[in-house]
Amino acid sequence: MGPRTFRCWGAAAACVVAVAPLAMAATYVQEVSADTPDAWWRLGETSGTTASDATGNGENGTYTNGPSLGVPGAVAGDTAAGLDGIDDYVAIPNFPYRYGNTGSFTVEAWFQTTTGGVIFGYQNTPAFAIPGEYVPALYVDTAGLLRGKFWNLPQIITTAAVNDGVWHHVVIAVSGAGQQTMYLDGAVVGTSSGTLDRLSMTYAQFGTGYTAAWQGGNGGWYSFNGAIDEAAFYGHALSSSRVQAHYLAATAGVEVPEPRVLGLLAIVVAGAAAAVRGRTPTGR
Ligand SMILES: [Ca+2]
Ligand SMILES: [Ca+2]
Repeated sequence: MGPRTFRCWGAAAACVVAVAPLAMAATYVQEVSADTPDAWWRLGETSGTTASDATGNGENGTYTNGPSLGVPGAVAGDTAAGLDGIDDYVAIPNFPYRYGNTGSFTVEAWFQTTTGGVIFGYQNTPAFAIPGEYVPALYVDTAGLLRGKFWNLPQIITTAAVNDGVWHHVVIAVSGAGQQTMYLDGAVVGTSSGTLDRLSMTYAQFGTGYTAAWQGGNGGWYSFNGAIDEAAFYGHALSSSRVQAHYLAATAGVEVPEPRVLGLLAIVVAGAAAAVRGRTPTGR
């Protein structure tokens, strides 16, 4: 965020509220937009069943079985979807099936939970049927560890639990050469290589996935209990520096502003106070 020029005609508090949150929220939007996602579900709706695709590509999702909309989100200025851990999910068009067995792609999401569940899953039936082919691609297992895998590359698992109730950023970037890298909060968790195979898995959703015979699952549909936010797919593998940029842009919005920004606000407050005393407007 560069220096900003604005005028302050009234009470100082109004100036502070108007400037800080808007500028920080825009930063995350700018970072994601710079990487041209194929679909981006901000999950910021407060009513209805449509999870709009923010890219303009028309890849809208569907809130299914009553997620709680409008809950606090991972990024300042936009809300998230709360999921009940029973049957709530967000159905999306057929990602990652469309990328085939040699395409590069990336899935991204933010999640918050004190228990666990599947963040993103895909399979050959709609959710809650009994699929013959299924992959809980991204889930917080019953021990609280984060697991990530696109079929059929070796699963990547965190060493520390992530079900601590705070927002986490997760990304899996897949290269067409059969390599996947999982990132947690902007840092690499691990990389694994193998052969990518989409099989016939044309259904996908955020918030639940089938886990029969998968380690750390519940043996069936393992629904996510918590909140999911800012889900996106990209038609290329995000680099580590871009993943980190996304993470940092979002977390900057919930931390104390930089000293430079505080200094600017202090000048505004002083100027506004002077204006009130002198009955004349002032600006910087
Ligand atoms: Ca959001
Ligand atoms: Ca429900």
